[in-house]
Amino acid sequence: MLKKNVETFLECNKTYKEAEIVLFGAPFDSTTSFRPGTRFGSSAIRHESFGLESYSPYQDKDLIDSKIMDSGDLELCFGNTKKVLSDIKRRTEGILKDGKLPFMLGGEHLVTLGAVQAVAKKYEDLHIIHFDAHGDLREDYLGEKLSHACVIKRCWELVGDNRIFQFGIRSGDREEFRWGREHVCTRKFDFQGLREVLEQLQGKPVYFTLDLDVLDPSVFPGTGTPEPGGVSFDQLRQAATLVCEKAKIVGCDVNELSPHYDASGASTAVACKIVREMLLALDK
Ligand SMILES: [Mn+2]
Repeated sequence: MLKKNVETFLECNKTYKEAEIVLFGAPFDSTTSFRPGTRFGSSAIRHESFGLESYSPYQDKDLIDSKIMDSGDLELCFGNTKKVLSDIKRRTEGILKDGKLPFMLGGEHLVTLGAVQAVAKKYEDLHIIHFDAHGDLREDYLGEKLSHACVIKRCWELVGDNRIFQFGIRSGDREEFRWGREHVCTRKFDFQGLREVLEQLQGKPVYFTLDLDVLDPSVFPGTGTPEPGGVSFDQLRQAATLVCEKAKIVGCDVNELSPHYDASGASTAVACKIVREMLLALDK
């Protein structure tokens, strides 16, 4: 029998009722400070996922067996950041209310704020694990508080001190790093200390936000603010899988793929493979 032509991320074609994890795209890049284009990230990941096997030799698991629905991209109103965030929040709230795990594909990193607003409302004791090249701890960016350069600072306002654990950070202004030392836990350059943090967070609800520019630009040039000196693909794969296996994840996102900056398509392939490994590790 012929099937409807509806595109989903690799094998993530279960019904909403069956699904335990719900993927959705947040194709928004209005506040990007340098090179725009992340609005095409989620659809590129979905489309290019067909170049990838659904089976992972790393984990010996297959997305065919998973209970995941890809619900497509949100329709977001460019130019109205507040409305965009409230639409993302509402979608996340709906998924949480139904007892499912929201997994968002960005978009620029600001989209995380909408999801964290919803998750923090449900889980008082929320902690955040954040992989990124950038601290994203600015009070504002050129006077704008709702910017992807400030997203983790906005999240801190929701969860408070010592709840945010950053890894891979290698860029930010002096004030961000100074402020960060007092309010968040920042591990610079790589994933050292991740196992200890995961042990410390055992049983606590965790939101996991992964900015793909944590990768070195030689691996992942397809992003708006590339930052040399990043981690390798395999370092990220192992760290992201570990977080998804060990932490009590209550929401997560992968963001900042800007596919058109890498004409080879390799950056999109990297994003797809990281998403696949995360989904398989989350599907318990
Ligand atoms: Mn970043």
